[in-house]
Amino acid sequence: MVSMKEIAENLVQGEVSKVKELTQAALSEGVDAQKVLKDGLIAGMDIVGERFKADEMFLPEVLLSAQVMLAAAEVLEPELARVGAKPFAKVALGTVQGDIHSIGKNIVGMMFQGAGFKVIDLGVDVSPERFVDAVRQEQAQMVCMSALLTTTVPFMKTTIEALQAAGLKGRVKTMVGGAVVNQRYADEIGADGYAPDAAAAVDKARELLVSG
Ligand code: B1M
Repeated sequence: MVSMKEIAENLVQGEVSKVKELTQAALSEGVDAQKVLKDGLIAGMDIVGERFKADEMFLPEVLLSAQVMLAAAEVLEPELARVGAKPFAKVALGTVQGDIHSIGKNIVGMMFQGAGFKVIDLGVDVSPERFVDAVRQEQAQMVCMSALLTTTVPFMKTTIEALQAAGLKGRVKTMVGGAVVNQRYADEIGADGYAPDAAAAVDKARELLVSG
């Protein structure tokens, strides 16, 4: 009998083929796909997030675990789709206009996916209008913006203003992050949340979405 703890532990260790194999074995044993996702994979990513925050795991290891998560989630996907499992929430994620730094944004995206969110990755150099369109078309509950340049960070404010002008500000939460962003700036531009790293971003998103 495959244990969820074993799946979580192997995910933390970055054992991609082992986790895929255990995930498949659990499904074959009749374990519910949502249980595998929640108690195996997401539980593992939660440990990764905690260790990353505590400086006990570093970026390459986090990326590896995130890749394991994505690979194993693919094994679960047909079963999850069959039973109509709903993601925790939908987030539209992108690096703001004029900024092509993608690494931090991608890590944030992987951590979100690992935590059971549906991520609409808009890529880099995302204009305020594209964020607005994504919220409208995809019914995202949260807009997540990343910026690494002092010259591009003002587009976070422009995007929040565009959401406001489109009448969406009350409907979606906004979160900002990236090396040049801090809590003070987030407060100044009226963002709902700020997170210093990808693991904290997941915690913050959960907090904001639960608080309504
Ligand atoms: Co650029 N770059 N870069 N660069 N680059 C920086 C950011 C810089 C600090 C380097 C320096 O001068 N010391 C500097 C910015 C200075 C400033 O404005 N204050 C800089 C510059 C100036 C530039 C160019 C202008 C250089 C030039 O062409 N003259 C140019 C700009 C291009 C553009 O965007 N228009 C440029 C280009 C590039 C490359 C293309 C070469 C490459 C990017 C490749 C890529 O992303 N695909 C690059 C890189 C790699 C860097 C450094 C070296 C590393 C950035 C990185 O990936 N960090 C960077 C120097 C540095 O930071 N030490 C630098 C790792 C990543 C995991 O961290 O993105 O901070 P980070 O993400 C973290 C957190 O911030 C947080 O979580 C992540 C993981 O924990 N986080 C969020 C991020 N987004 C979040 C969103 C959230 C919450 C948390 O909620 C929504």
